[in-house]
Amino acid sequence: MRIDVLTLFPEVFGPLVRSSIIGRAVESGTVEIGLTNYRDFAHDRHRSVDDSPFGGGPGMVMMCGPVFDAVEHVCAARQGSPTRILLTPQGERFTQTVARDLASLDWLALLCGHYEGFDERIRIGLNARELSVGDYVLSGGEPAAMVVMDAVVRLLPGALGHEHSAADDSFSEGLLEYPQYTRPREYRGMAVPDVLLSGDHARIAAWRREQAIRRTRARRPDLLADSADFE
Ligand code: JEW
Repeated sequence: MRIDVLTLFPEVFGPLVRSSIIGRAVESGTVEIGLTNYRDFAHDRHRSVDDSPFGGGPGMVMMCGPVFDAVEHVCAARQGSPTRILLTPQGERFTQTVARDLASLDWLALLCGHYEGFDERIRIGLNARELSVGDYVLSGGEPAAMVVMDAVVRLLPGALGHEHSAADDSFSEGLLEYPQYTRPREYRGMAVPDVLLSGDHARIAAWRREQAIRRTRARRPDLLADSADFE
């Protein structure tokens, strides 16, 4: 997969792209990441990328010109057209289902905004899918793009290494994770549950499933709502 990120702050993606799962996926050629700065496509000598809103009101709006030109540059460089994704608070909610859907594509362009958002003609003209990572207002799309990138890249075949499968994670089955423990067997008076030390794999699996269901019911009953399997 290739992911192009369009942003006014490409430098904030450097550490992420070099770290952990995403870094490994880049190293192994599982994903290729391109960073493009809208500022490089500004039209005036002040390198403007934003302007005040027609109709008045506070703040500034991302202009069409630099955004369209940056997207066209990304397309022209590879003679193709990525799936365009606009990160906004008005978008469709980004979930594990959407992450799986995006992981099946071979080229994504993640567009990060700033100021009070994008000129409406950007969302229309680019035929972009609009995604929101949650119901809170960020000051720009970069943290949202990082969330999408991380969730999608770890689903790509080869990204996690064979010791671990994304299929085992929370949400893949509609349940939260069961409690995990590692050494020591007792820490500050808190013991690891006996069942996990029993060596009885069937009992351990049953306990984990029971814990996952109980925890989901207590913390996220909304996740159980669509699924009758956990009654
Ligand atoms: C998010 C991109 C760009 C995504 C999620 N839009 C907007 C807006 C902003 C401030 C005031 C008014 C409107 C900030 N902002 C963004 C916010 C994505 C941009 C500008 C974003 N939350 N926030 N899920």
